[in-house]
Amino acid sequence: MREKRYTGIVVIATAAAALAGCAPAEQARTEQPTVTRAVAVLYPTAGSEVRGTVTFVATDSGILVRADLTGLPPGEHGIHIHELGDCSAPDGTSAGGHFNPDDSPHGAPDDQSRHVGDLGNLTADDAGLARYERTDARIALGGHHSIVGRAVIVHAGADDLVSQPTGSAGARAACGVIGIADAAGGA
Ligand SMILES: [Cu+2]
Ligand SMILES: [Zn+2]
Repeated sequence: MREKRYTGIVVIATAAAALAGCAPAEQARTEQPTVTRAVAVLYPTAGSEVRGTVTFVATDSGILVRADLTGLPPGEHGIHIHELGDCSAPDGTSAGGHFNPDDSPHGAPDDQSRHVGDLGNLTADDAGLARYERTDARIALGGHHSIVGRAVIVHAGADDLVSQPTGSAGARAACGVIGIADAAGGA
């Protein structure tokens, strides 16, 4: 009993020393959180009906991107990560341009040279529903290529995967800010 109490005092003393400014405590404060899952809830821009959810899950081979959208005109629609996590403008332009931390040209998702944010197109069916799934090795949930805190934009038109700097995908139909999601979530 007496021995147990003594151990407790030692633990408290060690914790106090750490709080007093030793290196390990400083390090803990500046370390980035490890994000394994992120989510963007997309809302329609002015005059649009497009809405849905995009999830990002870290896997061994990259980030698994899954999108579920409704309210789209049938056909192809560009989907990109844009630089800024700001969907406040009615036309979505507040989200800035394509996320391009390496100063590369616009391209297709499988091109060697592309914006980090270039995720290509999703295809809507006759009912306006679109599903998209891709494991992408260029985007990340931490570090230089991190998409957390940026925005997903789905466009009114198709990304031609060639035109600079946006793929001529037309107006922004839906916008959502990418945030940290529950690591154990099933969304
Ligand atoms: Cu875009
Ligand atoms: Zn691009």
